[in-house]
Amino acid sequence: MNKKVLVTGASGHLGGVLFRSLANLGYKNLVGTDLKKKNIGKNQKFILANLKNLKAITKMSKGVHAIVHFGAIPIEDTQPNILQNNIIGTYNLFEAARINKVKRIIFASSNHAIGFHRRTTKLNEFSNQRPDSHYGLSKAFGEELSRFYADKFNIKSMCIRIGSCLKVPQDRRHVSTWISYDDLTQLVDIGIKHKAIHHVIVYGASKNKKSWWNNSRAYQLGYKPKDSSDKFDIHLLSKNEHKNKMALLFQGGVFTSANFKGDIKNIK
Ligand code: 15L
Repeated sequence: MNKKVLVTGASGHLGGVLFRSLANLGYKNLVGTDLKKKNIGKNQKFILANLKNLKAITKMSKGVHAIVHFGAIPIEDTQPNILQNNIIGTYNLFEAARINKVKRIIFASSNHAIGFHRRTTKLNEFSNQRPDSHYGLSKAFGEELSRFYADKFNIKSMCIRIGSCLKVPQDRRHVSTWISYDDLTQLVDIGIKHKAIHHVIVYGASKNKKSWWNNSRAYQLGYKPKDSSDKFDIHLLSKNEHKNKMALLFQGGVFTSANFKGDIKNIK
């Protein structure tokens, strides 16, 4: 791919992984951006910018074909922090994309956009959002924002409801939610290149037998996960989560039980 692709959150965990792995896949014109410059190679193009600054990101996204949007607070935080960084930051990014006629955005959504679904419920691309945290709510907002920009302004988008993207699964929950770095890279690559995408929601999961998600939409688009959590011995994984009975009921795990003041039996 010779067209310019911008990766936000390039100094962060997954943005950083993708900034490197897309280059290895043959993306020749990658530009990374983040609030701080961290773990960026000498030959990698990088721009310091804050997503809260619409002017700066409008300048930065000139001539860009696609944006891989991973720049956000990646865990639960205070409501004002999530509002400013994740919600306003993402809104600004889409506005900059509209102004500059960017063709596509790959949005790093999260399983926490659907975290209050019970583990006994199998979800698919049409399942209702059910955010489990301010963080998850910001991801649910991003999914709807991208649908709006696709329908209204024809900016194509893929939202990846990422499960647990780590080198290896570390907790029993990850047996259902894990995705390898390579499989995530494959999904992002499909999101950038697939011609039939208008707005699509897929699950960021490897081929896990114990998955809670029907990912057939991703498979239709050509996703062929190479990895699976099945090969990891679950008895070797930490049993931390088992100390928290509420977390065990819901897909979002401990994100659901943190600061919980509700009534579990009403969340069906
Ligand atoms: C996420 O969205 C977070 O960014 C990550 O830190 C993990 O908590 C992951 O979800 C998960 O649910 O395992």
